[in-house]
Amino acid sequence: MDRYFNPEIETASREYLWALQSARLIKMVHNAYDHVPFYQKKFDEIGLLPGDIKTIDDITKLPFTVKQDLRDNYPFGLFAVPKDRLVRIHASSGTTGKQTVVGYTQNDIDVWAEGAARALTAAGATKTDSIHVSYGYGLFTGGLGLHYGAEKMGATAIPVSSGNTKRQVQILQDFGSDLLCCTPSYAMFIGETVNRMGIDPTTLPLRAGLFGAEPWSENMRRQIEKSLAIKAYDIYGLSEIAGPGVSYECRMQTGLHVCEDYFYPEVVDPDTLQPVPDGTYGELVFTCIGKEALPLVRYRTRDICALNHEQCACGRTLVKMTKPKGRSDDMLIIRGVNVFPSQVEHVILELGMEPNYQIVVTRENNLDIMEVYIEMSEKLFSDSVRKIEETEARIKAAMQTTLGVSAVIHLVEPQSIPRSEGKAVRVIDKRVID
Ligand code: DLL
Repeated sequence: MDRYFNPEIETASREYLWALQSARLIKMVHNAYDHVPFYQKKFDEIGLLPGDIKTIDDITKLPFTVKQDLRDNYPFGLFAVPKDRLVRIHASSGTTGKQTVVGYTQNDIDVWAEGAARALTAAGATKTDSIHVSYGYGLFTGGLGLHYGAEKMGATAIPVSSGNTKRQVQILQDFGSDLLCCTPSYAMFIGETVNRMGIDPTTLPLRAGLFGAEPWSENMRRQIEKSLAIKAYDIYGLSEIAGPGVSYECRMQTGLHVCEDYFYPEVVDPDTLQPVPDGTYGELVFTCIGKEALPLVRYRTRDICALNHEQCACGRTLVKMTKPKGRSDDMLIIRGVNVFPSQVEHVILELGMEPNYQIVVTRENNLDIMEVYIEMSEKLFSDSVRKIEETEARIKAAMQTTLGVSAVIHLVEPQSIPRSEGKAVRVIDKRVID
């Protein structure tokens, strides 16, 4: 039998979950209406009163929330609690440096840690295990999310954060880490480094990993499992809802169980915004029914997936979502970092260049490579090679600072980037995620 962190919830009857979700939705709708002017206005506009929401089935009466709403209310405008109740802030990258800011009360941190603890337990972690966390620590939710999850379940968190790969391997070896948490692309790189260092992965105590924050294929899963001699699990989340642990894979690996007692999922047709039946792909939408500081109502994630309410062979009754197969907007995820083409454009324009550019993303040795081709002005083109190289270096440094990820910059001849008669093709994503 599978092990659960919270068997009462993870294997609860659908009737019990329905009642719990209904009670929590009613409470959160009042919280949102009473404490967030944005929601009060939205509800008033469609003539909806909090009292109109009586069960979870009424959720479709509620309006949607989108990322732009968070930006428009930057940084704290959608928070439902006063500052003295906040215990943590995180943020995820956004256009023109404006981030999406999220806040947590102590209870919200506990909810999030519970999700991460469920994910770790589903991947086989126990209290005696050491959890090596190589997600970045900081405003990004990856590092601290898994860290608190590990502590919540009583395991030992090893907060390595990302970077310095040889040292990561040394720590895996010396500390005898049992589980590894990082992006799948970084797991590939760690695996390669293990092999390059002449270490037989079967000699490492490591037995499983929780990988997420970016899309990854079954093919990549097999490569990671082989190079590190472990079992690889998927973990999903987004800062706006909590962070990692919104959903997670069990040993069956037939989808990711959603912590639907806190984060109620729907899948809607991205064009009509009508809910679609189980098994049909559409846009994933979450309502934070168990959170206090940022009670988002029907938040459109832009992630494309399908739901499955059939009971899983692992014994969990929590609904499963398929691995997200892409996004309905243009956000790129480069080595786990969210990058919007508009941010790239912002940097280019700031440096006085023309907005004639193209982003090409490829994957080499399982690491994302972002190349930016930018047209030079006639003036720069006629300058010395040294001047051109200096400009390239300046753009590269500015990209790194603004995007938090490195890019290869190619300054190209004037008029060499194809013009489009319709929407400009800014991004060529050559990565294959099957
Ligand atoms: O990436 C939280 C996270 C950290 C999840 C560590 C898992 C592990 P954000 O930076 O806000 O939060 O980015 C959220 O990343 O909407 C998806 O598009 C994508 N994403 C996250 N997990 C997965 C996954 C974190 N397992 C955005 N598969 C989401 C595919 C994922 N895409």
